Amino acid sequence: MTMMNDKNSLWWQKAVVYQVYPQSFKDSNNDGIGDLNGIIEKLPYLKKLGIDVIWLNPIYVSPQVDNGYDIADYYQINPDYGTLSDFEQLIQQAHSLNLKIILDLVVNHTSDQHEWFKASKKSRDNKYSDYYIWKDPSHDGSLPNDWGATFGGPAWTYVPERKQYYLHSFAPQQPELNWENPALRQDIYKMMRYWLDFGVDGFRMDVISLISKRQDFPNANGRFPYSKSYYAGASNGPRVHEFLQEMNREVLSNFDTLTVGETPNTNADQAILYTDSNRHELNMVFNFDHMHIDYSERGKFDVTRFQLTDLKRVFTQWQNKLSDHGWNSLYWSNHDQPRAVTRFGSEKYRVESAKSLATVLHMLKGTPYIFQGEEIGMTNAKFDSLTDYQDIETKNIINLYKEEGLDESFIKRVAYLRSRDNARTPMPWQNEKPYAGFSQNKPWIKMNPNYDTINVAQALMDTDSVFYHYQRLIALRHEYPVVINGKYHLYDPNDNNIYAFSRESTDGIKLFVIASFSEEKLTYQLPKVITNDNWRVLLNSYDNAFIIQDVISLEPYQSVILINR
Ligand code: TEU
Ligand code: CA
Repeated sequence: MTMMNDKNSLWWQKAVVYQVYPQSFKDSNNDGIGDLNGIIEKLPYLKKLGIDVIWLNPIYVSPQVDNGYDIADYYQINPDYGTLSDFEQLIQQAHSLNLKIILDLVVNHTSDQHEWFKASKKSRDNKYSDYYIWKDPSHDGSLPNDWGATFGGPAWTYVPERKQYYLHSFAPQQPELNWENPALRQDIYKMMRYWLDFGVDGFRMDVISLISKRQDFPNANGRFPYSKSYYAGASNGPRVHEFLQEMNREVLSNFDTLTVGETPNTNADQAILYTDSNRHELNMVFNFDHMHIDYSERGKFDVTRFQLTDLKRVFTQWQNKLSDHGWNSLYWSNHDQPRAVTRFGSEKYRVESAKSLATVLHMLKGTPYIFQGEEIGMTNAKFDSLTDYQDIETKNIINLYKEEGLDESFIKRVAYLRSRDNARTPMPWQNEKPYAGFSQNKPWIKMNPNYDTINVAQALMDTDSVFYHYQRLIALRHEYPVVINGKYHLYDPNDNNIYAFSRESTDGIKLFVIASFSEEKLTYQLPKVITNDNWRVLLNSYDNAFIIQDVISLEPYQSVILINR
């Protein structure tokens, strides 16, 4: 399927991105860790799916405290993943298949093993002293302020050599870079140019909304939930747009790139400031509003279930606010989130709900992201023991809840529902014991035990599988300009079982999308605009006859796309 003939949209607006978590995708040399040659092996699979761009989570040298988000050398490939020439091969092979590659740009912080930090912590007067954020203790000797780190504990760690604290919004091994320092910014831009000259097609920018901090570092005073440093003064700071416009002017404007910023704690109005093309910053951002609709007062680590009306409210707000300025990214999950089927769908109706989640997301306005395994309907992983979890965030919360004396079964349920490791289990390529074709040796993290029924080989053999539903949706996006630029309209906002919306392009082409989020059979009164016109079924997630009439019936988690041509 060639890119459609829609001239007035940009390539990254018509593209579908597939996220590869390298250490869990395919292990080519059987050391239990996924690698670049494993990705090369599976490029034909990704091409068959129909995607256009591959986003790789960090592949650089890293002590792996936070699975590569603690970078010790921006210019060297983690030897567990391969060599620079392997990466060159990957880019060449991807480009020969008309697939683009974007890298993860992690420039809010480095690893504490980075040369810059090793020098910075030594003294206050060397070239790198001010590459990080150092503060004297408060007058009473306590921490510089009350900011908390995402992975628990305070956001400050004391270094005796400097008699100062340094800031870290995540782990203490992830010291925050000081973007106020122009020399640091130039070193970042130099590194970005290196990878773009190497042939990379853009970047996903890790927590880019945090790079500018309020320089008064105000106390949070417990006014904010979860990780305080995000909220108190470390996100959407006073110079964030100045820095991104400088990055665009000095680097990005010289290349044809896809750039997506990960912007925690950023609302739709702020997202327009990052993505309005007239501001020359980024193409799009990942927002988190739909990732917080099942949070409780404990934050992420609880057992609360989302409400569809909340999801529709959030999606509709972002669709409407960014309909004419800026651009949405669209995602259900990634390496930080649990599996979409378990979180937003139904494990009882796994295939049906996976298809309907895909239908809804891929028919919205924006660039869709598919997280590895989502296209075969992977679920959360039922680990036997809490010790099976590897993720620093999950391990810290397990320890915290144990200290709080919470019941082990509650903690296990929370970990099953919310751990980032749900997304990080190795990709199951076939029903082959013991590692499903991911590797011939024990992987770095446990397999999802249901790989015997949920694996790529099974999906490719079954024309009714989730995989082929994704393939059809991607083909529709490439063929129908209304999917790219049609105006969104929500129907029945208060219906907590059905998501119904339309897209309409200026040339009168209209789509109507309806998806059940219920395990029960439902009926639905179609809007008059549908029944008064000659619509036809473009895609039905069930292999049944869908009659377009006043009152339609929907099977559990059935989704249907209608078109008025
Ligand atoms: O994630 C930032 C972020 O928002 C996550 O900490 C998220 O809020 C949390 O995982 C939800 O529980 C980025 C990366 O995607 C993540 O993998 C890194 O751990 C983090 O930044 C630090 O680099
Ligand atoms: Ca390997």
